[in-house]
Amino acid sequence: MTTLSSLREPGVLLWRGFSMQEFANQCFGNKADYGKGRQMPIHYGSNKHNYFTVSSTIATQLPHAVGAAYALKMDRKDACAVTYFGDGGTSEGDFHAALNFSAVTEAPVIFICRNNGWAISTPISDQFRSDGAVVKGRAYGVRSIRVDGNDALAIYSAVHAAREMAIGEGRPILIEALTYRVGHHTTSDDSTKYRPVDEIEWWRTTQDPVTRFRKWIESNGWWNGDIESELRSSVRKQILHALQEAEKAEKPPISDLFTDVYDVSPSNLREQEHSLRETIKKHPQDYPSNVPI
Ligand SMILES: Cc1ncc(C[n+]2csc(CCOP(=O)(O)OP(=O)(O)O)c2C)c(N)n1
Repeated sequence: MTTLSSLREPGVLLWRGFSMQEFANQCFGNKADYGKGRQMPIHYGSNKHNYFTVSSTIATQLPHAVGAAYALKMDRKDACAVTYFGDGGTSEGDFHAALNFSAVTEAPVIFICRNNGWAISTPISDQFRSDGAVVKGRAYGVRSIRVDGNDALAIYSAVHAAREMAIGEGRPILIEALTYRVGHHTTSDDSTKYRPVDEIEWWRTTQDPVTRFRKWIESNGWWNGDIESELRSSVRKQILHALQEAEKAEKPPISDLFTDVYDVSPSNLREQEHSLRETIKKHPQDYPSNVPI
């Protein structure tokens, strides 16, 4: 599946085999980063894994996903596109344009809306007065389903069926996964300023999807505390090793800042490159020494 995600889907990449080293290289923007150090950290992308570079500008990935899906259909590929976004994303014009285009062009695309109740400090009651996102899909003529987003097996089964339909019937599908953002929006957010601690605790202690899934695999004898501690310690080691390696690695060459957009570099870009090189020559102490000029 061609994937166009927002920032909350590194799990898709992990599942497809993107390595810890590849994650770390992107975060450090080193020479091995596929984005050549041009993106902010956590904006992963990988051709090899059919994963478009993450979009942090809300909902811009949705029309792109429809275009990618339509191209797959034109090329008669046995494949579809999938795109992810939050409840906040449904207020963007791009969401509406994408849904309408996908319905009219019968593009094989799966829209996965993570309705986690909050867009930073904006609750869904200030986001829309419709019954969530699922009804919007239906209004545009897109088959739509609502799933318990904290039930891993329900999600697996819904996405599996959606993929079969998208490819087999050549049409878009919308999945609204109902969930809750237990954590703060980012490390610079303190969500206790705008929502009750009791509410967060209720979701954390009674609805946590990882705890639910763990209980299920434990009850089947496939998991226990020992396996978990071993896994946690091995993954921790892998992450630390990957971060150390990524930090040591050379940065991309300066010339990479000015390539890949134009076939022939325009004069203003050439001037900027010249000016940057002159500045580095004048103030070498202010620039990292491991950046090839
Ligand atoms: C077009 C645009 N407007 C504003 C922002 C700033 N911003 C970043 S995340 C966010 C909230 C996103 O909420 P939601 O779409 O519900 O996704 P969630 O983070 O809850 O998964 C906002 C407003 C942005 N990245 N892009």
